[in-house]
Amino acid sequence: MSYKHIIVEKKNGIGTITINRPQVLNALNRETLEELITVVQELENDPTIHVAIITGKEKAFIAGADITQMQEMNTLQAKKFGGLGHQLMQHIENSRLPYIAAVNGYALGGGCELMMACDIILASTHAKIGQPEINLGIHPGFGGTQRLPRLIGKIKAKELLLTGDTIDAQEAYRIGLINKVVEPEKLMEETEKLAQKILTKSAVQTSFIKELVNKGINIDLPSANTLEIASFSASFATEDQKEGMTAFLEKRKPLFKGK
Ligand code: DAK
Repeated sequence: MSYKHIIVEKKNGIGTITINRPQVLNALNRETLEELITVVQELENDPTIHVAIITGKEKAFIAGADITQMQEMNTLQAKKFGGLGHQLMQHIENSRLPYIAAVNGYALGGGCELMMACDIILASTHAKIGQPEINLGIHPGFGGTQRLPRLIGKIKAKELLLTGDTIDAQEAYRIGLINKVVEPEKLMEETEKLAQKILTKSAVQTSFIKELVNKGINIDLPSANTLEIASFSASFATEDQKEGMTAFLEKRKPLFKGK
């Protein structure tokens, strides 16, 4: 499949998606959202891929939804556009693949929202993160009002949403919005190292864990614990469970097959 606004690389079990509209700081227009939805499905269905990385070309991760395109939208078009964004975030969250965001620069508006839909977030010291939609006379429309408070708590989330202020990577790390701050020249190396580490784990378990956390956080604790009991017991029907425990007892590293 060929894409116009994104670059896709598949290597050693890792699928890397690079948003490639640097002339507009990788702003998400309708076409880019559609391509992203397609590539997320493509990686999902590719049995050679076990981890995905999302990053941006040149100085931005994603500077938000495309303001030039949004400026002309009517209510119906805005609804469809918002639907596309939500579809993308849900595909990422519901994916069997762990998604790592490598935030190389601006992650604003829709960029921050896409980052938050990922499972692990590494950011360069150059990153600037925020939800500045209020400055445009709108509010976040790809899940920002919902995911941000779930991640950092409602007090800090409301501050960022109501002021439209952007924060740097260090502050994002301090408030628990990202996992790690990395020097810009080391960002991809560190991200790939993390992806490689996850690749050595059981792919069955990475998908189970992702599903449990993402579903469990939105439901009550007893129901969430019931989900955990179900997939915990299902784990004992996998080859990876046998391999993991046998390897421990034989004092060797496990070789998981994702089965
Ligand atoms: N959209 C379109 N073009 C953008 C853009 C964006 N979000 N961000 C930057 N650009 C373009 C600039 O217009 C400029 O184009 P030219 O002038 O060269 O033609 C080029 O990228 C370089 O940008 P700057 O010259 O501004 O670069 P600087 O380094 O000076 O400044 C900046 C970088 C990131 C601080 C600045 O570009 C900026 O403030 N950008 C806008 C950031 C922003 O407000 N992002 C949030 C967008 S709103 C919805 C669903 C979702 C959403 C809304 C509705 N519905 C359900 C309806 C989501 C909304 C958003 O994400």
